[in-house]
Amino acid sequence: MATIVLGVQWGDEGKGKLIDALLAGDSNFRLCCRAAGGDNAGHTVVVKGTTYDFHIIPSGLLSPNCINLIGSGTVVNIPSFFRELKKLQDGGLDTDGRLFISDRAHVVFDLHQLADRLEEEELGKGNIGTTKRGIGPCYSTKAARSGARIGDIFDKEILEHKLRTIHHTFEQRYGKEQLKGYSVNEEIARFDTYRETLASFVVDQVPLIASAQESNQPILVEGANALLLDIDAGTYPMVTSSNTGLGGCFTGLSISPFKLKDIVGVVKAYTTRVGSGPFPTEQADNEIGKTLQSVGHEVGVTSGRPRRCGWFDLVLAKYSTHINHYTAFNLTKLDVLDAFDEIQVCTAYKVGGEEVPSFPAGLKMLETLECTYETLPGWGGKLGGKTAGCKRWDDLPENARKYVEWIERSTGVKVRWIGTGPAREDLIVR
Ligand code: 2SA
Ligand code: GDP
Ligand code: MG
Repeated sequence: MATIVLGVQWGDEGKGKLIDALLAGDSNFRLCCRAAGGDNAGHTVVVKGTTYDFHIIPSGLLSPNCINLIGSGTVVNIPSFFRELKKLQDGGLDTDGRLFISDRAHVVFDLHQLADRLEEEELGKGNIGTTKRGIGPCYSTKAARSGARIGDIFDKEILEHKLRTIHHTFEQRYGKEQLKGYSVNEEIARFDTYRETLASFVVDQVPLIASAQESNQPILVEGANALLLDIDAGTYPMVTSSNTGLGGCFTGLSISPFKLKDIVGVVKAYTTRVGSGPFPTEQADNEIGKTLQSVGHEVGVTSGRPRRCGWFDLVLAKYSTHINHYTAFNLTKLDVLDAFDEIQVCTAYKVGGEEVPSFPAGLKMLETLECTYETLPGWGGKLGGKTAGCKRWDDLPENARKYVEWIERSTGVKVRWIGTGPAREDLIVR
């Protein structure tokens, strides 16, 4: 049976921490998989005072009994994969025989990363604010059927032919001058240094997942990014280039939709977004936004950019729930709200005084609509209540419990886990 962990908002809700906590709490999980995305993701896990950052590698690597799979729906830059692996190994992690990459995942060439930078420059002020990891250009070549898959790396001729074809297309698209500093020969030569070491990581994921499912082993799926960054359901075009929602778990892995135990939505007690794009409840350039950003240490794990911050958005959370069908929530970063004596939540969107029935598709409407806020009583600030570090439901201040119950009531999703700090043990399980 599979447990899927997905981001409810715009990412960085704390998915990595929940993956780690689930694995630490149930030693039966033997397989942790990434279904989509690339090393644009940044999942931070804090264990016994040590901070581990994961990008393309699943956070399940922290659990010694767990096999980790980078699935077919992902895109992988090989030099970046090895850099990340080395950093984790240097941090004392034993990774031997526990990490695999699907031979059907796509290769992010350094050329894709260059194209990502060029596209962002071209867009100028209207840029997407990508992580510049080549994610968009790589998924574009995949959709155009000219991409290289991990399995292709082992046939030098095919790999070279594919890279040369992509290079030729990119020269036409961006102009030769723009690609001047890039050399296909040098990129191909770099693969020669990785090929042999890489071989031991590459698998056909289908029998691996099939045998786990046939023997009813629990599988954990680690979602990357989040629903509002999904190429179909998100705030298109200000999104990433993969299906980061529930659908992407089925196309990116071969798990059975009939063997699902849980779909856990990880949802922050407020909202953040990194990169450009609409953000209705954003508290830009004011004390509320600044407090959320500094108290929550809201800084991108991959790019180091400050995350934009705002209040909890119920319209968004309901929309996300309608698409991903969460069976439970992990509400995270409740402790950050210890900084406030009252809390605002957005309960509706209005355009020209009329309520909008759901989360709108159009960017223009999202940028201009007005949020209706409700004020809920807080527990922190000058009231002095604290949730930080709480380990039990009964230890939470009464208004904090009421806030959690309000989210449950308003979304119809049970909050099964509550994050009260970054460390593994700062977690209430209900
Ligand atoms: P991309 O690079 O093509 O996927 O960027 C497209 C949009 O997706 C956003 N995006 C992210 N949003 C939140 N967290 C992400 N991971 C890092 C983190 C982000 C970072 O965990 O902090 O370090 O900046 C992530 N990855 C992609 C991105 O900001 C664009 O809006
Ligand atoms: P992910 O991309 O969803 O895995 O989230 P990130 O790791 O990018 O960002 C979440 C950040 O919040 C990380 O630095 C976590 O260590 C931290 N974090 C996770 N849960 C909590 C929590 O409940 N409280 C606090 N204060 N920090 C948390
Ligand atoms: Mg993140």
